[in-house]
Amino acid sequence: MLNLLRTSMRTLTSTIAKIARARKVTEKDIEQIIFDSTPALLSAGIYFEVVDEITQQLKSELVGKEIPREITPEEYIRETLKNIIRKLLNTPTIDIEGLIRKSMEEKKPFLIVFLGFNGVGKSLTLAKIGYMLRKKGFRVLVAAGDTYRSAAIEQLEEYSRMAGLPIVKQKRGSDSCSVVYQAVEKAKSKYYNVVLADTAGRSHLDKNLIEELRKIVRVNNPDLKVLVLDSLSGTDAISQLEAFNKNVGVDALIFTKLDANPKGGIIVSIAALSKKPIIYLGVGGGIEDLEPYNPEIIIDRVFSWD
Ligand SMILES: Nc1nc2c(ncn2[C@@H]2O[C@H](COP(=O)(O)OP(=O)(O)OP(=O)(O)O)[C@@H](O)[C@H]2O)c(=O)[nH]1
Ligand SMILES: [Mg+2]
Repeated sequence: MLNLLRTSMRTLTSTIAKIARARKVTEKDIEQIIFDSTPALLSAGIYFEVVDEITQQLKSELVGKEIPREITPEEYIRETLKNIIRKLLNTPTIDIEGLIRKSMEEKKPFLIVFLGFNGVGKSLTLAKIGYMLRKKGFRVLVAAGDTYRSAAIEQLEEYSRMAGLPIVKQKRGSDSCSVVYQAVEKAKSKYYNVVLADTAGRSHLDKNLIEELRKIVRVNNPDLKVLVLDSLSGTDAISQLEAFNKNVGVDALIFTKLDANPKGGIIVSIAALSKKPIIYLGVGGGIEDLEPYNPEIIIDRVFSWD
């Protein structure tokens, strides 16, 4: 986007030259800059409502400002824009390890349920998190809560094997809620610290599956409901978040497939619109391809996109 913004700014040489002469940004200058940079922000994958929010903030931060001598107007505007986007990306944080330790003191297994649309990366992300927690010394148990899709249980068994994690499963078609319940009971009796529950991929239109999810949540009362979102899914991710949040409530978000996505605008959009904690980023198909969320990673993506 930076390059795009540069390109659009090149067409704005007269505005920039005027700002450079005056060392001050007028309302008229900023209107011109907004007009020219809006397509760049949109093509970086940022949702139009959020682009509007960003450009309005840019306006209120720049109009009337004196530009320091040591910086070019172009750099000054770009840094201001970066800081606005950085603030949007600063979502609340969740200290998962701290929460697990607290649960351990209370002698309760910490239950995390993974939710999301079909194929977004729920099961692999669950295994990545289990692997990471196991490496840190936590005792982790997996619950094969996707009893719906064919081969889902076998796939999760394979992921769990890669992660070195034991799994609780029942046969396909059994009650997902009871698999999670059984896993939590096992965790209590065998002193597991964490239960990671997989669920079947679903859309808000699958009434039965949404009802099943509500039951899982009502009966098992998870400590954390994590919505997994595919960073390649574009603005669909916004409606997925709205639907899951409305139906069962979402405590935290994970974006997957950042390795395949050169932009990052969807993360800016969701961070700005939802203010939900983003906890991890999936960056590949391997068991270790998980990174703690860091807004700077997204800033770099947004500002290096060509
Ligand atoms: N490149 C890449 N691939 C990923 C990432 N996360 C998941 N995948 C791939 O995405 C595909 C779907 O992952 P799953 O974990 O099965 O997704 P799911 O949400 O459990 O899918 P359903 O159970 O069918 O709803 C698999 O091929 C994964 O290897 C990631 O961060 N990067
Ligand atoms: Mg799955």
